[in-house]
Amino acid sequence: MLRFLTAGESHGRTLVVILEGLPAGLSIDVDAIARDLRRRQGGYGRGRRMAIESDRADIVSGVRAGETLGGPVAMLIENRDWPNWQYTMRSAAEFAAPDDTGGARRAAVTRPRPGHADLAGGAKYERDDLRDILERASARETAARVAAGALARQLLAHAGVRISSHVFTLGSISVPNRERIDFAQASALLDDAPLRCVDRELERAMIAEIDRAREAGDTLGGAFEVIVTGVPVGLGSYVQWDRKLDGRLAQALMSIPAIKAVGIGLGPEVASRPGSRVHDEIVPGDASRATGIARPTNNAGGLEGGVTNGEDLRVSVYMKPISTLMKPLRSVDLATMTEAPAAIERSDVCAVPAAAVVGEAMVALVLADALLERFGGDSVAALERAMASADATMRARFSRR
Ligand code: EPS
Repeated sequence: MLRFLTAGESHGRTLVVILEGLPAGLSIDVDAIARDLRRRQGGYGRGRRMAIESDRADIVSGVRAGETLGGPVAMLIENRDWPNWQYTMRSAAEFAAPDDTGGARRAAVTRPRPGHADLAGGAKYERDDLRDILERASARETAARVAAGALARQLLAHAGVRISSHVFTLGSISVPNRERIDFAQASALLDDAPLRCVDRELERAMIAEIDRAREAGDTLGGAFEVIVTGVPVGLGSYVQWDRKLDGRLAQALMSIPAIKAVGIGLGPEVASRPGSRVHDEIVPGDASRATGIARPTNNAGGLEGGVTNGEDLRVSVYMKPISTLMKPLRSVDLATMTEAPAAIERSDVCAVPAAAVVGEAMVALVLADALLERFGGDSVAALERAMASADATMRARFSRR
């Protein structure tokens, strides 16, 4: 129902995103897009690139007088670093590269970084300059996803759905009892919180760990959780493998660069607990819920059978350390096939808080897709009618007999 494609290289002229499937009549809040883009640029441990960029999405189609038309929405995010890369990244039009083309004259990248797409990508696409690989494999692309995700969020707001995130692990430091952190705590985090961690003391220790990694020429990974509240019952389905919402969320989140694992609810911990300490009991609830049913715990993270059950959706996401190390690991220079240290590119020491914002965007895109699948709607008004009718039907079904 809702799909998107991105284009663009890290140091190219611009990023492009096309989002198709938004219903007509959605009021677009451009400040909210800018806010998400700004949040993604932040976080302690980012490199010098973020001081150059100031991401802004320029909507070039699909929106008229502030409202969607039902057609594809296209947005551009300019790379402000582009003038410094104009020569290196010149396209067909500038192929002759006149002497006055801006930016440094950079040598080819021939020493693949362990963990990056450099080696496998160079072999697959038969490119000698690994810049041809790293430019598109770069996490810069996630800015385009965040712009698309911001629109998905605006649609979800019509269903009362709100999305937040928090970082619970950074390197060797973890916030204990992650399951006790709720939506209110995550959403109370300030936009400029250094690491999006709800525990200020642990956050200071995490910052010190990042400083130590930077001094050692090393990098750090971590983990974050996306928490979604106000999720309607019945998004996703168990009837076919590719309709299960947990599978769709995992795919979307694993596609974020450097993400190596995704958990739903308790996540990997379910493997080591007995069923009585995993499954969430079902008890009579109050009329504030469409089903009139409550769950004292939410270990399932809002999903049972690949279908949302109305509890908060909780997805944990695990990120490996950035693969560009200032104290490089061993590699091979592919130009000479001799051992050499891996290439060093300007990079971040840690980007877990930024990844959390990207995670929110990917969850928003998956949920907006599932919302449209369940309730349809060529227009926002039609979507709202369908949601109201489904809510009334559900309340009638679960009312006391
Ligand atoms: C990235 C390397 C760094 C990061 C970049 C991702 O960029 P640069 O090589 O230009 O310093 O800053 O992330 C972004 C540009 C961004 O917008 O998130 C990489 O190699 O993946």
